Amino acid sequence: MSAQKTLDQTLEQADPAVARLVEREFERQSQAICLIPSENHVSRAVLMALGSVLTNKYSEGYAHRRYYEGQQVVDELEPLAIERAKGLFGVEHANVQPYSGSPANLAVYLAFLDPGDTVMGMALPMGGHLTHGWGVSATGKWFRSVQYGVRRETGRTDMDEVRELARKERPKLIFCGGTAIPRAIDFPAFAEVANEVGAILVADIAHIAGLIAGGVHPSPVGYAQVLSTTTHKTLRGPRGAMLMCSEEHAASIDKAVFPGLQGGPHDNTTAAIAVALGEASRPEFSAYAAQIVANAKVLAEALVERGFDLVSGGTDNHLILVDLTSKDVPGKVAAKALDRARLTLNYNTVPFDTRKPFDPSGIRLGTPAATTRGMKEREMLEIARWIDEGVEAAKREDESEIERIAGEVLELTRAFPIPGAPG
Ligand code: DSN
Repeated sequence: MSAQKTLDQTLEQADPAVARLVEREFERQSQAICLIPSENHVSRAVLMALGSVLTNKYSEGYAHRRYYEGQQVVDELEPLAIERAKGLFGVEHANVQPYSGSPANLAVYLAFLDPGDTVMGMALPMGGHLTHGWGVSATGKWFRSVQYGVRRETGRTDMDEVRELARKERPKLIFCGGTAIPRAIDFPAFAEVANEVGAILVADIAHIAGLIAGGVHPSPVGYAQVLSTTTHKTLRGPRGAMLMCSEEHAASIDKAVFPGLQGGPHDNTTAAIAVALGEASRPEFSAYAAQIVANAKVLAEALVERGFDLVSGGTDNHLILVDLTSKDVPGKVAAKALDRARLTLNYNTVPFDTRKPFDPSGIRLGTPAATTRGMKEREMLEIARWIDEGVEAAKREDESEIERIAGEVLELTRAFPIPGAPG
């Protein structure tokens, strides 16, 4: 076979071992219910853009100011993604080049801080993110970080602590948002604090970007100077990220992403982000976002009825954080048992956790992926029952019960296919 033909074979022909693994992953995702709140099932169109020849291209720089030739297409593609982001979120400027959420946040530090400057964010075990100044992250090592949390009684962000800490420590940058926050973020309240101390407010909307785009969570635009988001969670695009801001900060943000932190953008990802942003601007996406929240509320209520302790007592968004202390089952044991039962979620620390981060007291779950498949309130009630039965089975180490649940979940999934079958 000629070299040309060899290189134009399908994955199945060229590398059956990897093809089989891709097929198996498709089957795994199809035959389980993904409840990880930061995951989703992207459309075939997003997958096709991601798997296109745009992966071959280098395009360091920005449109019409690149360091490589052959940019005729990329110089149309990247502005298209940017314009879609600006339209969808109502911002003056968007940078679609960050490789993912952590590099995006690091670029924000580079844009506004010098090493050793003070940053304030929500502590990781309280629901924040590593890159909001947590100690083991570069952002906690290279900057002086102060961290706020939630109130013990309510499980909600302690805005009094935020205000007091900001007044005392005078951070230059304040992050709001995080990875395990089941309640709406009060952007005006954060903006008031940031304005009082002269800090730049960064809204990390990675988890809730799709809800904001769909109009079911308040927007930080007009309150936060910078919006940072991944593109693959509720927004349902490829793994990637965006930074958005007003014109005032556009040059600093762009310079920080490239050449400050990154080399060439992943143009295939840019194409897929453009596709996802196009999808998210359609009316059906607003209906999807509303259903994510409706599903999460029903699931949360059903879990409470079954005696589960939810951090903050419920949810306003796509995410539910369950404290299993009262059930006497560690989060990791529950998460692993539920995975065997075909319900995929993750173990998670809960605020004021007395257990270790690698063996915490909670589980974190959410509805974006299940809602993409068309699951609604009725299926949420089933899921709550399975979680309840699965956690009890985990406690009793009852593998036959786990198997029974896995069988029922499998049956349900057949009616809710996922997009993107390989081949
Ligand atoms: N890993 C992401 C999440 O699961 O929330 C945050 O970076």
